[in-house]
Amino acid sequence: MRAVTIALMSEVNQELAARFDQMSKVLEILDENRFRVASYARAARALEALGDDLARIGPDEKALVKIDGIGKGLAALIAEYLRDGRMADYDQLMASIPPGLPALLEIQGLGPKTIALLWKQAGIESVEDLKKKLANDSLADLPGLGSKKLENLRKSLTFAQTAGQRFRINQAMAMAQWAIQELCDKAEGIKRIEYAGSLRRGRETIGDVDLIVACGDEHRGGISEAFRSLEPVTEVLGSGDTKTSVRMGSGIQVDLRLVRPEQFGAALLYFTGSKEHNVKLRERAIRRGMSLNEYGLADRDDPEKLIASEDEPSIYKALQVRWIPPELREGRDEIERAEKGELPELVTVKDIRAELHAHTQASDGRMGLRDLAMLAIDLGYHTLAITDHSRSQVQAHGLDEARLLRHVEAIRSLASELEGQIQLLAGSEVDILADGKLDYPNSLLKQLDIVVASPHAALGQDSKMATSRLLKAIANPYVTILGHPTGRLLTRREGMNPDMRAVLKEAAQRGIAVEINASPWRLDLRDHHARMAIEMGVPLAINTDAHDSNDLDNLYYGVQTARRAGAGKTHVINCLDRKELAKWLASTRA
Ligand code: DGT
Ligand code: CA
Ligand code: CA
Ligand code: ZN
Repeated sequence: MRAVTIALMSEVNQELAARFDQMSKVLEILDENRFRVASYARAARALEALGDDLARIGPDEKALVKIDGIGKGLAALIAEYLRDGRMADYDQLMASIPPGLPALLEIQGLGPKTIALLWKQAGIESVEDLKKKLANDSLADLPGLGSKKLENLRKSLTFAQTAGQRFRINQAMAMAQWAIQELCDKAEGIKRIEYAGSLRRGRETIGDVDLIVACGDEHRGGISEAFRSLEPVTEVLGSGDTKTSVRMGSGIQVDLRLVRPEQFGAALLYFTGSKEHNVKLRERAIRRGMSLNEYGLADRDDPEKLIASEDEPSIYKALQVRWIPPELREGRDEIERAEKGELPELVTVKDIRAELHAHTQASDGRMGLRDLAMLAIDLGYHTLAITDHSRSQVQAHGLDEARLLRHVEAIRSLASELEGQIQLLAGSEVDILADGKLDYPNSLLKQLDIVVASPHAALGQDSKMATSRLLKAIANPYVTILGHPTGRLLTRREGMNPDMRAVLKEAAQRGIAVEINASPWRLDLRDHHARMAIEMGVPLAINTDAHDSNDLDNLYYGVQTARRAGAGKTHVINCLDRKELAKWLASTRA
């Protein structure tokens, strides 16, 4: 049996996938041969899904060409990059367009076709240009740009500005884990090393990565030097005796702090934050005649007299409160709740016994039905629900009624073969259409074991329409789980903004569950809505929405979101045992 690990995409895979994706889009802007465009896009997807680290495979074209979706030409490019750290084709292609153009691709709602139009017809070469022209309405008479599209563009631009430069948690996690490994390999004298900050608290996006190292004073210079020399470092933002900050090629900033081993706990606590949690802890210390800072908890009248500093639990203990998991340290009411004994034992990855939302090759997944079932068995799950897309999701090869019925048959036949090993549920991720209707008739939904209903399109609806859309959808008697309710894509798209209290109230009434989609792109429900669900008695489902074998490991991020909401295992239906789950599923249809 395999345990769920933290899903990581290696730094190199991430970088090359991003480059191929960009090349495909730039080629499309330049109106190049569409087969070339498609082959780069395919390569990007292949690298995103690749389990092996390209850096480990190395610049060996024969090995690289064996990767699904990578042909000879692309294998040569990858090898070139792994060997020389650059790709001449990429550099050339990027030099052939205005330097501000690629940034436009990051704006939601702007595809290569529109960018080509804006560039060639209106001379727009950068985000700045676009903002100016949108502000003075001079794009209104460009053919192919309706007023609705312009309005959406304005909205996306505002979102991009307020979202700032933050990273999805899996990007930050990959960087942190990689840097930790690399430093341990290359530098001497590291006694302990951990990531802190928002990454440790499991926030949905991460501003920068904070690493804390315990070492003797004599090793500081060497460790700092090793850190500055890490291969992806493009810029050293600052470097002193105890703190060094660098920027990596991916744009992510990493802060490294060096502390004495006996101060490690105090530093880890301080730099894990949040700032608000720290403030409350410090006030608590003061009330008890102590002082707390990044060096330790000390006697207020005699700062030389350390009371606790080596590890976190001893500091909390001296402050007379139980250790608080990092996910809850947001300075809300966690300390008060801990004091009153109201904090539940938070759910962990190990508590999860079932995956209730996963895709196969029948729609847009990459796994065959049997392969997916084997992976779930390997993870020790007692239940796996197969939920491919419904018919309106054309780009995802959504199943029409006839194909769904055949798919259900295949699932049931495999289910009886695997009986005793895993329970397979035949389900669907049925699209919630713009008006709240579901994408299949009830006569069909009725035949399924489980129905995850999720919105995928028309996500720009106003809050009122979004609310009535979701309310109507979950009023359907066959819905089991409301999937990724807002449809947001972190750092890309805001998604809908429904009245979540009203939606959760209806979910409670119906007795259905609401999903925390564990994909690091989504984390939807978000933390404070999940907390609202718990308070309103709505069960949570934590699902990975796996499209690929690696995706099952995204579970870790979904569990962290649930922990941020204060969820224990009794709040999560994926933690029920097989019998209880079957009973619960039956209850949703009563
Ligand atoms: P981020 O990076 O924006 O996602 O969020 P954080 O929480 O990682 O923030 P960051 O990297 O600026 O700082 C890491 C932690 O260090 C933060 O959570 C709390 C602590 N910290 C930073 N500045 C202050 C401060 O001025 N006062 C206190 N009490 N703590 C601070
Ligand atoms: Ca940070
Ligand atoms: Ca920081
Ligand atoms: Zn899905």
